[in-house]
Amino acid sequence: MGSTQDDDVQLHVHTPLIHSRPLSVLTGLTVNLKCENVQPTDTFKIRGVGNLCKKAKANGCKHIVCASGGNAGVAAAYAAQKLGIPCTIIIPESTPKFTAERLRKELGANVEIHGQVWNHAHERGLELAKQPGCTYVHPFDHPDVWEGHESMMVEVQQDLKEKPDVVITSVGGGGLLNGVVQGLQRVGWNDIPVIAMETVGADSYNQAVKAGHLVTLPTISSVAHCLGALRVCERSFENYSKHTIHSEVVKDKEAVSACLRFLDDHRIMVEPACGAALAGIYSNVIPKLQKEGKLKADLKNVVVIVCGGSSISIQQLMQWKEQFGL
Ligand code: PLV
Repeated sequence: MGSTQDDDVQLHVHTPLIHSRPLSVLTGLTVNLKCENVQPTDTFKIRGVGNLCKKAKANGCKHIVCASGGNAGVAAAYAAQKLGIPCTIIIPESTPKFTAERLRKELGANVEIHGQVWNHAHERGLELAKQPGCTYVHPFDHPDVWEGHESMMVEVQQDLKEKPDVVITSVGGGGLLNGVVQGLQRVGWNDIPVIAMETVGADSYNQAVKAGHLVTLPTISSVAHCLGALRVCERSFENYSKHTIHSEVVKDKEAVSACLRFLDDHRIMVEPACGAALAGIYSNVIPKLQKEGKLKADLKNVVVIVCGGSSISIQQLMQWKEQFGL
């Protein structure tokens, strides 16, 4: 079964890769930003989730179900709307109310709030998706999601022309990381290291690579809710031994500080989930890794994946600013 008509539906856009003057001056490096925040759904998520939804429709899907920290849900609801399929999005209590409103009002989704963290919403989503004609859209653990995210690095290669020395990205459940690694391999940049950033309290990848096996966190205590998968997917763990990945963790304060500084530097507002990746620059992770001999000393070109995020507001940022004494 297939639907040629839906192949023409464009869900994600080719995002700009911009040279950041402020971050380049700050670091003495050439820092390029892959601006996924300008996707129609405010995050990279639409690439992978859109790919999965299109394939699901071609295979006869009649209802999309997605459990999400927020952003994958926005992407699934947007894709469902564009493809003309009803959808149900399950979000945990930690997702802001305005995200639920946006899903309902702007994207016409049915919204259910279930459990405290994403994993609880996920269990509910799997249950709901057992009904005939339903497809469960996993926000990070599915080959179609990784394949969709690959396109990010294909665009970077088209726009950057030269090879970067390192790519910085954040890690939640690991779908983004898998897409970045697959994308690097697809364009022949197999030797480019990736810095995988998380926050303390949502550091399921760092704990897994340190332990040498997958680890399930007891809870999520970070404000970066969208990095809040209790356990990363197996493929991300496997990729650690197949590709050069440096797993790094920053405090919530550093992720929020990065959001605030980025707002001043670029007039772009992002979630702490993205602040974690930006903290790779603002919290001097590159010089630290160079000192440890993990990155080459003459490194020059850096690509930061500005993954974005729509579950953020000025009010929330100001509240965290005060909370963390910034
Ligand atoms: N967010 C997922 C999982 O949440 C979601 O449901 O929206 N940056 C942003 C802005 C994100 O929203 C996410 C994932 C990530 C980074 C991490 O991506 P991942 O999960 O593919 O590693 C619990």
